[in-house]
Amino acid sequence: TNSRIKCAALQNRVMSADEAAKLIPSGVNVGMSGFTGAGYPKAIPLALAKHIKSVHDQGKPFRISVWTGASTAPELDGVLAEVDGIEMRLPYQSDPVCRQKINSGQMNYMDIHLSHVAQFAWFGFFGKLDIAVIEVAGILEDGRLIPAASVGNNKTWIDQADKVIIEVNHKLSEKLEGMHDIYYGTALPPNRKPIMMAEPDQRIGEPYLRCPLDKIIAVVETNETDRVNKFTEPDETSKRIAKHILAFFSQEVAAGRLPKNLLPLQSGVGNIANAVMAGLNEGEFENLKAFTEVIQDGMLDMIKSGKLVSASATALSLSADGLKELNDNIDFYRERILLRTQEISNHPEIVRRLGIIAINGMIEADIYGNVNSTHIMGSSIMNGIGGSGDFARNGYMSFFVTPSTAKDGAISAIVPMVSHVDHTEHDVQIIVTEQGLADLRGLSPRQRAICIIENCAHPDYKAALLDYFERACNSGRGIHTPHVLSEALSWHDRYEKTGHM
Ligand code: 0RQ
Repeated sequence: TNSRIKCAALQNRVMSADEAAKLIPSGVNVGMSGFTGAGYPKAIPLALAKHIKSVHDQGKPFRISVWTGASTAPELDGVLAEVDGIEMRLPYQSDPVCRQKINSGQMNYMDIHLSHVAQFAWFGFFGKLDIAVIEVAGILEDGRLIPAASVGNNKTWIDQADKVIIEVNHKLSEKLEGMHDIYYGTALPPNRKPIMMAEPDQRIGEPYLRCPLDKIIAVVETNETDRVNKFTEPDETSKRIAKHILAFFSQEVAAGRLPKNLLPLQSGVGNIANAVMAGLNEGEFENLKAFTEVIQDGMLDMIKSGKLVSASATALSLSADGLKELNDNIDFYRERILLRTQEISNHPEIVRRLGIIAINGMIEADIYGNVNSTHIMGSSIMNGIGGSGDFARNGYMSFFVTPSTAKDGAISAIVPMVSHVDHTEHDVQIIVTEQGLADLRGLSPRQRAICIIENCAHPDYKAALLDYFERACNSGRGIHTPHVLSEALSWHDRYEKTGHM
């Protein structure tokens, strides 16, 4: 018997990754586990990519569609993209090879709000899900699954797929058992009921994934670590952004608009998000809670120090040091970390009810506060919208943060008009750069423009933005949201022609 595969009925379905990969035919929709580099299958996608390449080498077509929780790793997205094995990818990726294939038109990509994915699959909006490939930490006697370091859409993939392939990863701590909260109460309209969660750390589900045994066609054993994330020590720019946000929190507490321990925090991915958590860890606020998608090192540090009482998320996304800290003290962290399905971690109903403070990164904002989170120069995808929209629209307060310039100052992150819109001005309340913080609550578009330019634009671009705004105001056209149409995207155009905005 195998310590991780306790279910006797599954023992004879254990096979190699190569054998399991051959059970995935061309043309199918495959739901894979994985969220921000955690909990993705590690052996089957590699074996499948090898298989696809050999079929291609014989001059025959072979492609599958890949649905996940969010981003995975080079061993999944990278290898399958490399062999042109992906027809359609959804809902979020951050892989360099994937990105290149998408931007050169060789791969379709559907970028959707992460809270929408499970329900759209249930509605049948994406077509039929054929196969699920799910990483787990173990299988119980009765076949229930101990989830890995992310939950993502695994519940939905298992429920919706005709066939399920399981990867059991021996590298994962067996003590992950009990950290997860899988909610089986979602129904489809018109039969939906309220989700009875009133606290961010409230358990509403069960610690295991259910899976009918007859669906499981293969079990593959692995022994690999998750993608290792690298976080840089917060630089001067991130520290200044964090400082502005902390000062703003103090002001809001003093004004009675936030309780002393704030409201549950959501924080996006990347270094700036991590720096804001580092700032909070040194700041005055105590007894904080997080209701977020991803737990990065910054939040782990806050749990360790006691500043953060609990964190609810759908995935862990840690550095090598972070992972070691978690595993060494997992009994401590299991009491304080809760991993949910992403339909619940990002649920608009809960985000609104709990009053989440949403802090997300962006690529650029325009002078009216429309935000582009996903596209470089209007047409090339970077990553995807991820959960930023789930939290930004429905949260209590919605922050978007960025350095005021990119590419050594050649690009202004504040532009006359964004080259792509992910978050409209209606969903964006507070913009922060290292220059300062623009509080847009209660302002009209012309007031917002002044506030953003004065507080957030880099000094090198301030005069040009003010000049644009003034000429737009005096253009003789409607001036509710003033624009000079022929110039609105001229900054991007100039960058492409001259290398400088
Ligand atoms: O590119 O590395 O080639 O130089 O964009 O920029 O400054 O490192 O910022 O890592 O915080 O990412 C919006 C992409 C910001 C991220 C985004 C270039 C810049 C660099 C990255 P290089 P930084 P970050 C929860 C929430 C959407 C999903 C989300 C993101 C690269 O935050 O994906 O919020 N958000 N999810 O040089 C041209 C500009 C630019 C620019 C930056 N204005 N023009 N290039 N760059 N600004 C998590 C999930 O949902 C999973």
